[in-house]
Amino acid sequence: MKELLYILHKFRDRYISGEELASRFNVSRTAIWNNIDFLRRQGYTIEAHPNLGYRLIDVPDRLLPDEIQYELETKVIGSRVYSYEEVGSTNDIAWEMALNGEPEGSVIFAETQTNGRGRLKRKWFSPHRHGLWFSLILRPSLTPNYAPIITAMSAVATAKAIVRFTGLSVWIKWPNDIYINNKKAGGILTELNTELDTIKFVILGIGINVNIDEFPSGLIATSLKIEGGRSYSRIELAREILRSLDYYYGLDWNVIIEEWKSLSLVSGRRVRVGDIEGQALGIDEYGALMVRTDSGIVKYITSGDVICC
Ligand code: BT5
Repeated sequence: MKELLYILHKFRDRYISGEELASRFNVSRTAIWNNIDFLRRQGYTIEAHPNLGYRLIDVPDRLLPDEIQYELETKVIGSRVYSYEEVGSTNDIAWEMALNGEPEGSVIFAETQTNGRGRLKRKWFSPHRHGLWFSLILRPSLTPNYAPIITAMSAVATAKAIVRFTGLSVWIKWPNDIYINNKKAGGILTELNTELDTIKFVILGIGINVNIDEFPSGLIATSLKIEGGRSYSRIELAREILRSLDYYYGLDWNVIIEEWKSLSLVSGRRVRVGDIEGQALGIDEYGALMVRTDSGIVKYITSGDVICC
């Protein structure tokens, strides 16, 4: 019962009597008790005092949809939230749901992924309850050549949210990496379903290393916990990122391009992408990376891995 949970949140650190709750929701006190019991079984710590009533003490470290939506107040992103304990890849779940008509803004979280992936089917390490692994469904009225700007928009939104939430210095490495302290702390996987020359839907998969202490050998990566020296609430961070995505989605591309520039690890630097080498200038309105080669020609790159020289 979402409403009961939200009232407990509102009265957090105070008691609210079973009688008051029962009359608020026009149900019996036994019904209230049953719902409290259900919340407790989900991991909530709720104190019950014989005279004073109930009091919410602690929220479980689980990506429960009702909890994520508490005071979310977004227009589009997170209008529906789904959460799974274990999936292959949240992008696959979101893709299936989008094919079946799931509306724009729905978000799918998983506590762990057994087949999390990056671009080109690279493996994405997604340990249980230590990160945010989620996908959202977008249905923008754009042509497919705008896909990189959607990735850029979500990288800006995610980076800004992490900065606000942790105070850490966060950078974007074109096209889809979230970097802290020169190491990868997150990544974005943008997948498109297109028809003729229109986008039917976009699945935006976002992975953030939140409370990971150690990575498998060979993986040079970092987490918010490693960099911040403390654990972070994944639920609060998830809300912050969804709010940020809601804000940036639909903003003028020029605003995104400017913000991207100020967060970009590569702007102004010498880079190599495939066989193109030169100075990274920024991104254009489609999200393509502009690189000025030594012969003075500006190349527009729409995909690839950037190596800073
Ligand atoms: C990415 O690909 O960075 C996109 C990652 C997107 C993951 C999310 S999680 C939710 C959603 N569901 C999915 O199945 N995926 C999305 P790419 O730029 O190709 O980078 C992949 C490379 O990053 C791998 O080859 C590893 O070297 C490295 N890597 C793997 N797991 C990592 C992790 N947890 N943190 C940092 N680096 C990692």
